[in-house]
Amino acid sequence: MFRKILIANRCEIAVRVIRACREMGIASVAVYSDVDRASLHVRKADEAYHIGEPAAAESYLDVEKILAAAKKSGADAIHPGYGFLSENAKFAHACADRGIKFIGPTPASIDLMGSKTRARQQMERAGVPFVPGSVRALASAAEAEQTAIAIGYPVMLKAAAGGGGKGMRLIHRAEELKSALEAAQSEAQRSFGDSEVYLEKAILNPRHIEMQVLADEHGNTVYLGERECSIQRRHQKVLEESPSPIVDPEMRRNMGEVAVRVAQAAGYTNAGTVEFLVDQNKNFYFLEMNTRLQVEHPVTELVTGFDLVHLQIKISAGEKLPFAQQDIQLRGHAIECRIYAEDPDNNYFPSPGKITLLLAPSGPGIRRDSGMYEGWTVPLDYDPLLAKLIGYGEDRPQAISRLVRALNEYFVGGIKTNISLFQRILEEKNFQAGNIDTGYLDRLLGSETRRGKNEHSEIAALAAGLFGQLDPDSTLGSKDLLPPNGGGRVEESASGWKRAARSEALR
Ligand code: MV4
Repeated sequence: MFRKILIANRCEIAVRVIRACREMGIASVAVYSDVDRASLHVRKADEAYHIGEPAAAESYLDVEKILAAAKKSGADAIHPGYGFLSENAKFAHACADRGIKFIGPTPASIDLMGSKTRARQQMERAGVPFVPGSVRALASAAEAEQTAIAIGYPVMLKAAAGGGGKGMRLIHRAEELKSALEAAQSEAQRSFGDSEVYLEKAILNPRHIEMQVLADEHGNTVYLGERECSIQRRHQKVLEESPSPIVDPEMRRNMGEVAVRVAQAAGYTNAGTVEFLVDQNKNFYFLEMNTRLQVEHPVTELVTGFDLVHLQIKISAGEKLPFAQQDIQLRGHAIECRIYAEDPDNNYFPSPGKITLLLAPSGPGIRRDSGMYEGWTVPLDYDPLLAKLIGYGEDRPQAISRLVRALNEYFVGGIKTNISLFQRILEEKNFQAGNIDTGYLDRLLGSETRRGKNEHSEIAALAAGLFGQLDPDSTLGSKDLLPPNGGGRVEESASGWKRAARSEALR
């Protein structure tokens, strides 16, 4: 077993991994940027190393700095968490070169799943159902047109190097295809340094359901049930649950067995997630595989009773899976709410700042994975996820009522959070009936705007965003548009985050 693990991440997920290390008697090493000196993960780890400036490229994404900290600390393994370097094959490779175990799959598996077209080719060979469409780069407009006719409109153009919704285009008619193809190729080149795009049949109002898998380094692979992740906004998940309200035992077995086949076809080891799109007739199609521990892993931990981080560490240390598929039993229902530092009354713009008061919920069936504490200042430089609140119950109604109760107990003072959004979702009748798809949240939030609530502030926010976007250096600079902060000016660094949020809102 490892003696010391470096966690190449921050806040909530770093704390999660540090806890597992502590439970297993393994020393933990934190890394932190300038703005994270006082972050919770630094306080909770056994040791901590400063790795640079706030910009992720200068700290949490800097392979050499992370490896230097690993060497200095004497860590024998690195857990990458999610985001940052977690799906970077070069990093996984560099770890191996220095004799440090990367807690995750091999660089080859990461690379395979990083190319959506290569992954589709591999899944075609393995007999995995994937969304109909091309499995290779589109070479010409003529080829795109033929493929689109063969699969039938509407179709979707996607970047081979994309994923998570980036660089996607929906096309309804043949006339739109040629110009969309050119635009998608140049956008893919700009965003990913790779212009390769391919076509898929568009599944309208799909559900997004994913299957957790675990594979050891001795050829054993199991599935741990699904997570329903349809409730999302701008490709950002907001609430996830397990089991999915529409998956019955037979569908779960079919999906699980396909997910295991996906993992095996990729030579996969460690924890991974196979994403599916599910159409209105409950047909499911392989979409992509996430080669990391995911934000929403706690819902699977609650319904399986397993600790996924413990298992990741054991698998990486060469141990066999301690159970077989038939030993895995799902029990109860778990729902996760992602608590973000964002303002529900202002189009969910990021809302950084100092947490002046924190009243945290607990009690029966409540788990809270948090990276915040009272007195901490939420920095502007990273994802604004503050905490995850997970409710567990013997069934879905009990999980919901426990969460509603816990959300009522939650008070975060000094910054805005999206806590009120979850009260609305959890008490909404379509959610309660399990009628959710990937359009659910847009419909819920859109209907509110149509009713007129916040109409003026929304228009003002849009106008401000538009001005800031059109001419960020004008005398009416973006910081002039910000509300006064404690009577004073917002620091210059604040404007970058807010401007990015505005431009995101204008997409
Ligand atoms: C799709 C799709 C419909 N048809 N592909 C968005 C995220 C990325 N992982 C894939 N996505 C989609 N791909 C086909 N062929 C609809 C989406 C999609 C979506 C998927 C999962 C979760 C939320 C979503 C929201 C909008 C669109």
